[in-house]
Amino acid sequence: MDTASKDPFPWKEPTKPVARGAFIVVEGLDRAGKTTQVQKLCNNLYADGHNVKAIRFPDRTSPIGKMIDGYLQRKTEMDDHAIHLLFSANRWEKAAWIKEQISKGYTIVCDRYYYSGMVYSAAKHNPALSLEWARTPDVGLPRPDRVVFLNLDAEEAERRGGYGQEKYEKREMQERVRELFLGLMSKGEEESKDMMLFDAGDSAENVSTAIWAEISKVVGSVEAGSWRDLGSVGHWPEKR
Ligand code: NYM
Ligand code: MG
Repeated sequence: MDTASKDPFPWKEPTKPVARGAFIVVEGLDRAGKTTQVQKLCNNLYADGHNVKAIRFPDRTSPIGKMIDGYLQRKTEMDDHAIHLLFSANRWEKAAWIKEQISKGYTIVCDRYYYSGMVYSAAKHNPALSLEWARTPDVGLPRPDRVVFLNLDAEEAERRGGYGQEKYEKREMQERVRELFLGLMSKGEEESKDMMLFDAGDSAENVSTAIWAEISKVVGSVEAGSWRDLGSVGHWPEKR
């Protein structure tokens, strides 16, 4: 018997030539509705004739991912920098695969990426772990074509069934995380160009409709070859 989980989106031959797939990231606080929106977006893309794969970070299945899982579940303790670098390594171990899928014509929809990496670590207020420091190990990773930021205040997130037991799932931490996410959007660097804010306080259906209106255009342009080439995360300019 085939016990391996079946690919929910098996390859379908595209009707038009596809220059490449798109790289779409969905970001937000815990309980912002990322899992639901990734699912809906993938379903919409696939129904519209695009090839798609959903992934998430942290990917808890790899050896590095298992170390991260142990930390998040409070089974192990780690230095703030060490766990930060493991989160980054967990993305690097998937980077070549992401590029390969995109070049084959799959659109990748990714639940969390280095934006979470930066802001969750920087939200710890460790004076030796700035936002700039946190970003550095991710420089060079594939750069998303668009980042959907699901904006929700921490109080509303908490009302949605409450936070769980994992590390970081505390109101004060989530409030700092949200401020840092919003800060990235107004900083004027590449994150401000890539990230787009959606009001996650609305119904799941309305949020999904708003996301679709934007992302269907992006994926269409990418596949048609009228978007930029797949980029890589660049350095922030040195502060003077
Ligand atoms: N997280 C996630 C980080 O601290 N750094 C990262 O680089 C990433 C990708 O892991 N509270 C945090 C945010 C979440 C936690 O993620 C687990 P999820 O999506 O709840 O499994
Ligand atoms: Mg979580």
